[in-house]
Parts: sequence; structure tokens; C-alpha cells
Amino acid sequence: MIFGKLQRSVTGAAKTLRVWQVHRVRNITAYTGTSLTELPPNAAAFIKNSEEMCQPDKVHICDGSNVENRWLTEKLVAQGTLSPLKKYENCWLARTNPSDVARVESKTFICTENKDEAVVGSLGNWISPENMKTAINQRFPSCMKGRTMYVIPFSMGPVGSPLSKVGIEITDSPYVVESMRIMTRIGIDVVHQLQKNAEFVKCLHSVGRPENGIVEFPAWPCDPARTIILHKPDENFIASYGSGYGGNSLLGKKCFALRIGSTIAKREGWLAEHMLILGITNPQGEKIYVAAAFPSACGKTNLAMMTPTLPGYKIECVGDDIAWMRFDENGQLRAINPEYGFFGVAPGTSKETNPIAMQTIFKNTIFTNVASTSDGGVYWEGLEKEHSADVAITDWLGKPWTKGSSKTPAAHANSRFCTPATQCPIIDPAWEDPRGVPISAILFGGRRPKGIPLVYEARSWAHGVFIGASMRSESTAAAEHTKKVIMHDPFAMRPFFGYNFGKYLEHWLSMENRGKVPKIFHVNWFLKNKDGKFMWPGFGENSRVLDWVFRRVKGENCAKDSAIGFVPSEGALRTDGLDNLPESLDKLFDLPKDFWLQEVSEIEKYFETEIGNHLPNAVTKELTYLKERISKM
Ligand code: O2Y
Ligand code: MN
Repeated sequence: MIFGKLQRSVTGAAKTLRVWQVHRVRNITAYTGTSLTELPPNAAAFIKNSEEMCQPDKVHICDGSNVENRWLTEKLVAQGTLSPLKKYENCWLARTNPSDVARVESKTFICTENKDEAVVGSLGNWISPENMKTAINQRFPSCMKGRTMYVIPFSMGPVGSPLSKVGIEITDSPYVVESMRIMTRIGIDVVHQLQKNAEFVKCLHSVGRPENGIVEFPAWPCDPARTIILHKPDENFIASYGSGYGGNSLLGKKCFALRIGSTIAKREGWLAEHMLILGITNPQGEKIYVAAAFPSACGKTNLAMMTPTLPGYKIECVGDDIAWMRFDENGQLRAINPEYGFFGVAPGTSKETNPIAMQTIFKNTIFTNVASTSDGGVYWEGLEKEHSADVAITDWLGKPWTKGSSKTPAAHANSRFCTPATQCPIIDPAWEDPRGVPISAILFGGRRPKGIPLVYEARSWAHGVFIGASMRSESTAAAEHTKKVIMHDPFAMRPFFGYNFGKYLEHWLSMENRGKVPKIFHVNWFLKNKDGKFMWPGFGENSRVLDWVFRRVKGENCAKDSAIGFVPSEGALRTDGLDNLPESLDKLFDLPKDFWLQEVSEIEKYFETEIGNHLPNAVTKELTYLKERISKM
């Protein structure tokens, strides 16, 4: 028990808690909002223990109200963390410490008794319970001195849905509170939910304090040298220290919804996945829902909000990053988006690439590490056409920046908008349905410049699981990997597995025995020709691929077999109106034998070194079958 010693000092009764809360709330002088009084004893104990360890000056239990949010904004502006973006309604710019700009995978750990339970090979980092305790004790004691400790009760998923889960995040960052208010459902409804069901995930976060006491950027305190993100699945506990950025600090997202979420999902028989969810309606008015797993920064937000070019099609967005899916009583797989907002990559987002995002993000949004403009707006790479020359630009570091002559990008490559999902003009009418939406197809995909066709379909569920396990993609800026290398990223979950990947595969395989499994496809929008040009226009034109997927789900005979799975039969992929492909369509379905021999050999090596004897037989069989088919090509 991480909090062993402190736990004993807590009296568990709700009555005691109320007295304590009133006392604490009285300490908060500037805040006049509602206090929350009825947390269950286990929640009170978590708060009390955290307070005793972190020694904040004040404790503030968040109610999620507008008044509270305005109070926090004033504080953030006063300390220089946020500045107003006057061009828009209620939009704010945050500039971080330049050493705190992305998730840090190398400092992210899963804690279990035995290493095997948590990770295999290089898929994640393991830490023992003793070392986790030490890591916490080296960092958290007194880390909130001079600061306020905020307590955020939040729900991942619609409050009260049988598919949702509650968390409590404790943080000393008002920026995190404001961002969590956008990204999750917070407030009194969640407290009422906690009263009905006292189960919650404990999320402890501090931006930390450097050991030498020197805070380099007072507007963005952090401790990059000692940053650590710890997960203890058997206690549903997350402790994150040293970073205020994104996935490191908004603990509902990657830490809870994926890493801890996947372990809960395994125990309870469902799936917590790094997937967007979209609804697609065809010209006949029929609608299906599709979930899609692509690695970080591979265009999930763009696909989730796509404007289809194929006439008569409509896309509606349920979520852009995470899907929680489980079978209902009729064996139908249903999904919710556990989040309440979008934390999207800004660079590359424009009226051309994602007009829907552009209609979503210019009110009630926090922008982080984008460039700013002299008329009170934002700027990033991709907005060149939307920016007038008489407006001066300041880069993400606060330095003057000139288009054409400045040598570095104006916005950080991992700069973000944090914006409410409710503002998305194509948010799906069922996006908050507590039952979730029915999933008919799952897409896997990645950035593959060579060899992987535009789309292919798995022959069976087990084949689909193999395809997910074999996923690879060119690395991006979302994490520490800066070089362009083709990395293995199984199920787009490489940085997010909460437990042994072999066991994860077994869990996926077992889904077939739990209900009617959806069809699985693999897509690749990123093929390049020998001149380095993209061979497929992507974006809205991807509706042509979704059209084929839709027709396959409906049972249309529009596929032919290939060595790697089913591909569109002659003429089945709609190309009407698509006149300017740089290469013939056939090139998008080329299966070069040399490439595939190399690919299966890479996959085999990866499975051997990374999964070893945890690899389920069903997946080994799929690999053998693929090898045979390729050798006969
Ligand atoms: O660098 C970060 O902390 C952001 S990571 C992120 C944010 C939104 C959606 N997905 C991701 C990701 O890394 O997959
Ligand atoms: Mn993501």
C-alpha cells in the first residue's frame, strides 16, 4: 500500500469529512463558489493522505462551475501562465517551460509485483512496488508547499453510464484543472455518482519543484529532471510528478482511460482502446459506426471530423482519441468516448485539412505552445493561407517570428488546442448515449510510405487481431521520438499498454466468444511515390475508403482475396470525380513481394523479441499463414 502510513491517520466517517472540508474551504479566501460536502470515506482518505504528504497551503475541491473557472483563469493570467486571445471568445494561450512540451514515455512506468504482468520486451517500463514507493517519497512530500491543492472529481464517459468510470485528480496546477474541465465531465453530478458507487481511480499529480529550488519559468513550474508518471493497476492509482503537459498531467486521458483503463477492461471483459469513433451515413440514409486505431498524430482527429467528398455521405464525430467498448446483452459491441473534449495537435489543422475542427476551436479553448498574432489570434504551420501579412507573429517561445525568414517553426510541433467536444458542429447525436454507439467496423492504420495498400480487410477476427499486433508507423512529434523511423506500434497502444501485451492479445482474441465481433480493416493514407509525393489525397477523399468499408459491412460482394487479406475488387473502390491522382490507382494496391518478405520477417522478429512465449498460438498461426501466402506471391 503506497499510502500505508498516512492511511491510518484518517477517520473514515463522512461526518468527520464534512467538518474537515468546511474547515479547509474556509481557508480559500478568493474563491466564492459552491463547496462539495458529500464525498465517500475512501475519497476523503485519498484527499487527506495526499494533503498530508504534499503539504499544500490550501485545499480546493472543484465544483466545475463557471464562477470557479473564471476565478482560476484570473489566477492563471496573474501568474503569467495564460494570456487572453482577444480575437476570439474565451480563448487563452499557454506557453510552457520549453523542457515540458510532450508526453515522456521513457519516464512512464507500470507497477506490478512481477515484471511479466506489466510489460514484455520494450513495450513499456516496469517498476516494482518498492521502487514506486521510493519514487513517490523522493518527490511528493511537501511538493505543494506555497500552492493550492485542487481536487477534481471527474467522470470518464457520460455521468452514470454503465460504461463510464469515475476518477479523482489531485493537482497543484490550475491549468490542469481548467483543462480537465474541458477534457472530462467534472462537478457535482460526479460527486452524486460517487455517492452511489464509491469506486474511483486515484490520480495524484504535481508539477513538482526542482531539487535546487530554482523555478526557471515561474509561469510554468515543473521539474523535468525528476518527471515520472507511475501507474499501479491493482490499486487503480496514478501518481504523476514533474510535468504540467498534456498526457503527463491530464490524468483522465492516457493514464486513466488507456493504461489503467485497459487493466480494468481486461478484468471486466471489455476494451479500452486508442481509437476514434465516427458515425457514417450513406446516401441511402443508413448509418454505421466505425472505430479506428492510428498511432499518435496520424490524423485521428481529421478522420473523426472528416468532410466527405463523396456526395450524399455524412460523417458525425463521437470521439477523436479513445474508445471504451463492451458487448451489450444482445452481443452487440457498443462504444463510448470517455472524454469530453479534444486535445488536438494544432500544426497542420486548417480549413483545408479539417474545416470542422476550425469551426470548433475558436471559443472556450486553451491553446498551448502555438504562436500568437498581433491582433490577438493564434498561428501555426498550416495556417499560412489564413494569415494576413500585416499581422505580426510571435512564436511559441515568445520571440518575433517572420514567415519565410525564421529558421524554426512558429508553433511547437506538439502544440495543442484543448476544446469542448460539444462545440463540434458534427458531434454525433448519440455521442453521450449512456449505452454507447454500436460498432460495425474497426480500422487499424499508420503512416506507411511504402508497401502497405490503401485498404485491406481481415479474413477473420483472429486475422484482424494479428493485423493489429503487426501495426507499424512512421514516428511523429507526439512523444520523444523525433527521427522518422518506422516503429512497431501494435494497436496504436505501444505507449499506453497497462499490462502484458501477450495477455492483451489473448483478451482481444477472447472477444469473439463474447459477442458479434465487428469486421476489421487496415488503412494507409500515407503511401508515397518515388518522388516522395503522397499517392492518395487523403482527408475528405478518405470517404471513398469508408464507402468500401460500409459496403463490406453491409455484406456487398465487392472484395477479392490477396496474400494479405481482402482488397477492393476491380472497380469497387469509388474513384468517380477523382481525376488527379499522381499515380494509377493500381499503385495504391501494389503488394511488392520483397517488401512483404521483409515486413513478415520484421514482424516475426518483433513478436519473438518483444512477446516471446506470451504470443498466443492463434496469432502465431496467422503469421505462419501470411508467410506461406507471401512466399507463393
Ligand atoms: O504530448 C502530449 O502530452 C499529448 S499526447 C496526445 C494528446 C491527444 C491525443 N493523443 C495523444 C497521443 O499521444 O496519442
Ligand atoms: Mn492519442
